[in-house]
Amino acid sequence: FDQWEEERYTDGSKWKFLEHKGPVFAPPYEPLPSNVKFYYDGKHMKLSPQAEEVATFFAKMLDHEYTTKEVFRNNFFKDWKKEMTPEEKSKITNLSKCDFTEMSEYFKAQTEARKQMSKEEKQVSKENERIVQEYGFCVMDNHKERIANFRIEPPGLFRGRGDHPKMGMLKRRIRPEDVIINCSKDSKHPKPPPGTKWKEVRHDNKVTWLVSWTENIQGSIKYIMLNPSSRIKGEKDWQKYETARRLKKCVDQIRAQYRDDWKSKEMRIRQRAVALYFIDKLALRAGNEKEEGETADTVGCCSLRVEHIKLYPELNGQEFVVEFDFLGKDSIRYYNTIPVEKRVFKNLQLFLENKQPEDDLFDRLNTSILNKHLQELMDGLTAKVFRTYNASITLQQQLKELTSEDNTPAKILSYNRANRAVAILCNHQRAPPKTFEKSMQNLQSKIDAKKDQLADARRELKSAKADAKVRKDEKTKKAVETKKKAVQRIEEQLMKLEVQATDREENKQIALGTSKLNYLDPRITVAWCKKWNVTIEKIYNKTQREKFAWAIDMADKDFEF
Ligand SMILES: *[C@@H]1O[C@H](CO)[C@@H](O)[C@H](O)[C@H]1NC(C)=O
Ligand SMILES: *[C@@H]1O[C@H](CO)[C@@H](O)[C@H](O)[C@H]1NC(C)=O
Ligand SMILES: *[C@@H]1O[C@H](CO)[C@@H](O)[C@H](O)[C@H]1NC(C)=O
Ligand SMILES: *[C@@H]1O[C@H](CO)[C@@H](O)[C@H](O)[C@H]1NC(C)=O
Ligand SMILES: *[C@@H]1O[C@H](CO)[C@@H](O)[C@H](O)[C@H]1NC(C)=O
Ligand SMILES: CC(=O)N[C@H]1CO[C@H](CO)[C@@H](O)[C@@H]1O
Repeated sequence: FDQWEEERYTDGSKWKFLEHKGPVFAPPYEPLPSNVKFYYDGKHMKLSPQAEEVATFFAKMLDHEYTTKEVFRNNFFKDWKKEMTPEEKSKITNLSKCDFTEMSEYFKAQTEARKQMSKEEKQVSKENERIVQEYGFCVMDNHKERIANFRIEPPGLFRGRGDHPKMGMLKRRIRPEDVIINCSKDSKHPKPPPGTKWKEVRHDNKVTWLVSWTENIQGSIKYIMLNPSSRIKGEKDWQKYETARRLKKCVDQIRAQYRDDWKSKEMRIRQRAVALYFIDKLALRAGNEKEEGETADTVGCCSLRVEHIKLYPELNGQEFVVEFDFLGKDSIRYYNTIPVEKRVFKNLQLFLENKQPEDDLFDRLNTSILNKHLQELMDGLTAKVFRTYNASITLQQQLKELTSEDNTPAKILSYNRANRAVAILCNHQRAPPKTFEKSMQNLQSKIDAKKDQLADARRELKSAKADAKVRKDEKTKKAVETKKKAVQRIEEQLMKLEVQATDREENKQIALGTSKLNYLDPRITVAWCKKWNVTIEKIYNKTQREKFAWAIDMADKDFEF
């Protein structure tokens, strides 16, 4: 839930009543059995409970590539030492001499055992069910609503996405004393666990979260909120896409204005206009003020530095090319070369004059100035609205272009291709999953087997036909029909598998989920499904159908973004 931001009602609405049970905390640490040992420099060493707990976090990740990364190891070791007793600290001075293998084996065996014990598992899931019933719902005004994430994440080691400089740091255990509760005054307030206190209980009815706390790695605030299927979330989602649709109506005017501004006499206006062009054309983020500085060195449009771009008057037969190379949100690399308009190029040359690599590209601009300007252009306009607009309109256009009167697997392939076009636009890359090659091979052997099966079926059909020619009776005629149908069925199955393989191959390095969930107006998808007679279950899984329930109810086949 990293992406969840505090949500305030934008239209001045408030809730009147809010009652819930508070969060479910991570279970307390259970010390390891005494036969599971930790070794330092080849010798057994009994760790204090606190140091042992943190060691188990590392042990649990031992097979993961993370634990080989220097940054991860250094961050972990530094934080681990803070949990050690003075004696432990003086002994354990070199992480490479620590042997966690017994711990790691122990956890692996436990996982395995849990898989085997089906009976006990059933009991656990019953207990789980009880917790969901008790903590998983709240009452907001007159509605019982589901809560999205009522469990507080257990402590562990921070991973982060991409090559995050803080990976390996200790994500602390959250206690009741860290937690702020938001509920209505006249409700039954949630009770903290025995012997503890909440940090605070608030009654702020202009926000939509129920519980919040500050995590220790990035200092960001985390929230427990309602499930995406709730009424209020659906309304928010709808509003977001309606704002993007409003942008569609005035985007031409905004573009005309910034193009005009490229010629302004004032440097700050030129810079603002070029930045806006990037946001519009490349779907760049504006650049989060909070994130900059002390944490990961990630940038957005406004915080781009000279070292992040290169200008080529000519590159590979194209004129006025800009090369971008920087770390964006979550330390994901953004790399792109694009031709820009001559005037933008000339302006960029001007902005770069007499600057050092670490200087700001837009020295007369910051995120708050840009955001303020966006507000003036259109009520509710932010850089994100450009992304939502461009992603949604691109999906709609691509679907129109790619879909044809074809079989269902081919239609779904077209949908996924349209979705991929958007994901590429939004820079939603991923590393190919570890299991990729293996699952591709599996699929390929299925295809090979299917091909053999088809060859057999065709041979049988041929001989049945020959037979029928000779004997000319009803029975052999019928046999030919049956064999024909078998061939057709296998052909269809083969085609389905081949489409699946194409889809998976094309999807190797692209994550579709983020754009599907956050940037694509679901009404476009619902309309497409209705128009092309594809059931919605083929495109949205259960979670997605819940989140987009409002759109599934609302859109008809003629919906236009
Ligand atoms: C830490 O231990 C490893 C493995 O025994 C050794 O190769 C390395 O030189 C040690 N590092 C330091 C700083 O002592
Ligand atoms: C969306 O972004 C792409 C990539 O920059 C751009 O070429 C296209 O013109 C944009 N489309 C719209 C409708 O804004
Ligand atoms: C942005 O720039 C304006 C004007 O130069 C300044 O007043 C403001 O404090 C700056 N904001 C940030 C967050 O740096
Ligand atoms: C639905 O798909 C998303 C990714 O697109 C995934 O994160 C989620 O776990 C899936 N949910 C179910 C119930 O399969
Ligand atoms: C839509 O699909 C269903 C089941 O796949 C089929 O029975 C129905 O005839 C189709 N309708 C149209 C209009 O193609
Ligand atoms: C994150 C946060 O503090 N949100 C709100 C909770 O309620 C208080 C008032 O009671 C607001 O001031 C906060 O902004």
